[in-house]
Amino acid sequence: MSSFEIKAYPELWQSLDMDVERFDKMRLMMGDIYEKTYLHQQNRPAAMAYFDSMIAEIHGGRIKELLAAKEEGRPVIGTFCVYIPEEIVLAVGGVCVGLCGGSQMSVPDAEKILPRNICPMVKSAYGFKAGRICPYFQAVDFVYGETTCDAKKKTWEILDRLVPTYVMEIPQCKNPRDIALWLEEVKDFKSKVEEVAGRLISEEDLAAAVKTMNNKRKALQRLNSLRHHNPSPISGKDGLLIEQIAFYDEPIRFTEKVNELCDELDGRVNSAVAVPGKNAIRIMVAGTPMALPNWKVHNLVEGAGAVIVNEESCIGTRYFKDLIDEDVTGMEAMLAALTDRYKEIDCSCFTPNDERISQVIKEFRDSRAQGIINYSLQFCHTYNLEEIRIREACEQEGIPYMFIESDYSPEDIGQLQTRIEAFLEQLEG
Ligand code: BJ8
Repeated sequence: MSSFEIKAYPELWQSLDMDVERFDKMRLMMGDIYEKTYLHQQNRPAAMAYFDSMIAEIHGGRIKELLAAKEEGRPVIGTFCVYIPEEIVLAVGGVCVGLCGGSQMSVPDAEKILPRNICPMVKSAYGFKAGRICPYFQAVDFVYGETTCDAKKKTWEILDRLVPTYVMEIPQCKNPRDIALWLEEVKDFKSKVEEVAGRLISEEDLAAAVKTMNNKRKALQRLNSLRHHNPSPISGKDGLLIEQIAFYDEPIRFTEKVNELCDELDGRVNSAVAVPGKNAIRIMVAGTPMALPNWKVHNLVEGAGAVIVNEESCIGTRYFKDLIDEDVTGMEAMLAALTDRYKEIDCSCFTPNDERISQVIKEFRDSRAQGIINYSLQFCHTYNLEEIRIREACEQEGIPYMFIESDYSPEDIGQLQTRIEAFLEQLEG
């Protein structure tokens, strides 16, 4: 009998027109997986209790907060990519929720209509809506997708049949004319958000939202720096969990809780408390985002006694490494400064993307890792192809390197475990 439980809210789910019976089974399965993955870890920081509670309330407590916001006329907007500027949603008093799918459970719903040979993240996200098995998807006023990859941009056309879906054009290059287009797209997003909220965003609103998001990103930067201590005071699984929760928690509360955790970790660093152990091999993960509840690689690596100390990923450093200039005034200049920050995100959908190659090497050095695991979801062409350049850069720098291409199914776990253990043995040397 599981002692951890993700709380059930059947009446709430019914009111959101969900497939309650099926969703309840998924809730029990996810609770079970969470307990096995997270609650059996040794030496966990006490401040992780808050993040455990966020998982326990993931399908109820936080949903009630979203619905309360809607009742007050504040829009709730779902997104799938870190290129959609959350500051604009916050500036209007709204709530921004990252909807990326990280579960195998919703993939069969998507495969009833979408091709099988596309990225599992896109299928999982679409399947959550098609199967009515995600309360966040059911609660949002609309979703805002983007044109980062082909699988996503064509899926938005189909998703629009189920929930109003708007699309931000993200250019594929970063020349001045591309940035000019991007700024116009950001302005369109602002207009859409203002239209739904029924009010305009003032400079003061936007400045406050920028500050809130900068503070959140600074807290995540602080946590990441603490993970770079040797030995690391927190597991990579917990680090990843916090980065995943960042996409649906209330930002001010989340920032406070991350900073509380960091205070505790400061103490652990001073007394050299190590998770999982003082001599654990240190691994950095790079690549495609690992959306909740994708803990597959972290579970295998840390199950083999190593520790993950950095995620070069959108659910990781790409989300928080850059801040927006807070000293800019005037709406036009503020939106340009915001666009400027977002263009620093080095997603593999851009060409050329030399910045990412250097960033991966930089993060490897900063995190004092001993090896890199480059991770790509199946059928993600841009990350799969960029693997070539990351591998070459690692060879050039003498960095031990391993590439994993995987999906959300458990079928390759045995094979991955063998490969990961062999890689760690090589590092132990
Ligand atoms: S900025 S990484 S969050 S697009 S893994 S769906 S790219 S086929 S998630 Fe991403 Fe924005 Fe880029 Fe980050 Fe397509 Fe690849 Fe799937 Fe992907």
